[in-house]
Amino acid sequence: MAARVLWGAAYSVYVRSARLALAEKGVAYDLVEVDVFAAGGPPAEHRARHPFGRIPAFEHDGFRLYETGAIARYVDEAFDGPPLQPTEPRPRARMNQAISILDNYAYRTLVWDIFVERVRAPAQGRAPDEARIAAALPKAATCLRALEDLMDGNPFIAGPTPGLADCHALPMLTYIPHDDRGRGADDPPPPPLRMVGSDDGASVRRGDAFAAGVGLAASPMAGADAPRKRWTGCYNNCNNKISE
Ligand SMILES: N[C@@H](CCC(=O)N[C@@H](CS)C(=O)NCC(=O)O)C(=O)O
Repeated sequence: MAARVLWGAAYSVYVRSARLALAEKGVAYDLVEVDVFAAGGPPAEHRARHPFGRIPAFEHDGFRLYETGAIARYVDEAFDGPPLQPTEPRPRARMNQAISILDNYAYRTLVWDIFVERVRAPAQGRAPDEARIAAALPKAATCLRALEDLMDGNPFIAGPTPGLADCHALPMLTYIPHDDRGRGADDPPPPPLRMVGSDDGASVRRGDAFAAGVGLAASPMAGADAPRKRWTGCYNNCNNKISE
């Protein structure tokens, strides 16, 4: 086993955030799958690593760590590779502010209230909780608008290069899988995009796939093209790293 191990599940938003940080740094590691949703709860050995039974957990040469923000910062600081945190106080504060927004406001809203209800519930044969989705959409818009504001014209959340805030954000914002290759410009979007789009989906057009996937193009707060383009670049740059 490698000297670095990440315990978690490949589908997990937070595991993907940690993996993005590892990938951006060029750090090799083993991903060891853990099923925290198993009947009976997380395996006992995982509870020994993570008393709250969440994923990911990380180990580097015997040093054990849990909480994605802590793992990502450690990875950035303990290994060679491009720095993923600004050194100046203000952009660094923006990075930390964005990560806090993502943890405290975006994760539950985007992933559990919207994605799970709109996409996972039907796949599991359950009717989506439409009231929960409807209540979440304005909160999602607030989250996305807040992140856009923090970017302040930068191509990435906290500056000109991808960093930990982007690693944290992307899995949440791109969690909804979709692929509109071959889709005509005027075809209705698939349900995940319709979910966050206009009632008839007409505003989502081909070419907006990445932007829509990160939740901006079709979000209730969608407006100018500029923010979408920023997110698109961000997505393309980082997301490929964990699909390799
Ligand atoms: N605060 C934790 C959150 C991690 C988290 O919630 N992970 C999810 C998977 S994306 C999980 O383990 N869920 C299991 C559960 O809710 O019981 C972190 O930053 O690592």
